[in-house]
Amino acid sequence: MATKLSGEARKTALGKLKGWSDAQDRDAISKKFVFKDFNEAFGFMSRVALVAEKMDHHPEWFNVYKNVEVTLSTHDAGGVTEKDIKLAEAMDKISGA
Ligand code: H2B
Repeated sequence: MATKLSGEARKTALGKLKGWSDAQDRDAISKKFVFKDFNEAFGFMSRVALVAEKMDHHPEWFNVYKNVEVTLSTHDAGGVTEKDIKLAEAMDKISGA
């Protein structure tokens, strides 16, 4: 099982990402992606879905029109692990950030 990142390791990992922050109410990281329109947002979600399935690591997300709010945590570990950082990096890349 992946180990939870805490303290400096988590801070450093978060620092490498663009626009991600600690979730308000739980041990997770989150980001709101805003696209041009629904087509762009759903295209992003489709591409991320393929990567997530390959990684066997899945996002929690909420889509309204061009907005995609994402929360990442490793349920097995009860917090944020390297897997979440890897998926966050992939999402940034796919979004063109
Ligand atoms: N995704 C996330 N975000 N956290 C997990 O702990 C997790 C997952 N576990 N996807 C995987 C699937 C697990 O349930 C399967 C059985 O490997």
